Amino acid sequence: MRPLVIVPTYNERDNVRTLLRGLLAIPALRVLIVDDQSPDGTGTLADAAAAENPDRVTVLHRTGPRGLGRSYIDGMRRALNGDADVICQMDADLSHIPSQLPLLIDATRNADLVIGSRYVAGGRIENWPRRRMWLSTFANLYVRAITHLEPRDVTSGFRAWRREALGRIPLADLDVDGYAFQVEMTWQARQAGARIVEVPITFVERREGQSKLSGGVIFESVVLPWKLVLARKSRPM
Ligand SMILES: Nc1nc2c(ncn2[C@@H]2O[C@H](COP(=O)(O)OP(=O)(O)OP(=O)(O)O)[C@@H](O)[C@H]2O)c(=O)[nH]1
Ligand SMILES: [Mg+2]
Repeated sequence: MRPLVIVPTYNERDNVRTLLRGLLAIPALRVLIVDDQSPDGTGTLADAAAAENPDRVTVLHRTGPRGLGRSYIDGMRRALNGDADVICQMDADLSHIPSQLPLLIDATRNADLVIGSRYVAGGRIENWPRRRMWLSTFANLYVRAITHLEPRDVTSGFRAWRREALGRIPLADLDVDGYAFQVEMTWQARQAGARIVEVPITFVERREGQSKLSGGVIFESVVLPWKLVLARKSRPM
């Protein structure tokens, strides 16, 4: 396989080196960092890693309005222009454990989209305050109740796609960020007939740097499921 992982970064100076060390230990894996001009110099650290590992690390420096969704879309377009056959997504803050990525990549042998899941048997969360736990559990129940999506962890950002399946997602039409981005990608995958499976992961609360979770991101996730189902109902058959 020719796996590639896309990692969006914004102010992850204290995490990016450890992350890259973990990822480069995975044979044949290539890494695409998508940095949004992090004021803390994350992009410069990533450039240094790319200079040391030119065959394996690439950095995409975005300009213009920043955003997780926008960064993934740019990164995915770039990946689809290359020769990777498995395209993965993960956070830079070490919440997703690099050594678990091969489990996701392997599972694409029998699936189009593999979701690293906190909420299937064997999945775990370490060091989350009760409030975060509650929010995430509620978000998943809420989204699944409205959309009838099957995966237990529709907001997870730790994923692996078969290239062909990702290529069928209308990336140009997406305009969502944060958790809503993950939800809409899952929805679009199902609309495209993708086989979706979950594999259990251990999610670890970030130790360094700051969360970018904002009120706006949460509001967007509250509205999005309705948008998706209503858009489907109003489409002519
Ligand atoms: N390129 C880019 N990356 C972003 C942006 N916002 C967040 N990220 C990255 O997206 C990933 C997830 O962001 P986090 O802030 O960890 O969000 P979260 O995981 O929902 O929140 P915590 O659980 O509190 O960490 C991290 O790798 C961030 O650096 C952005 O605007 N641009
Ligand atoms: Mg995080």
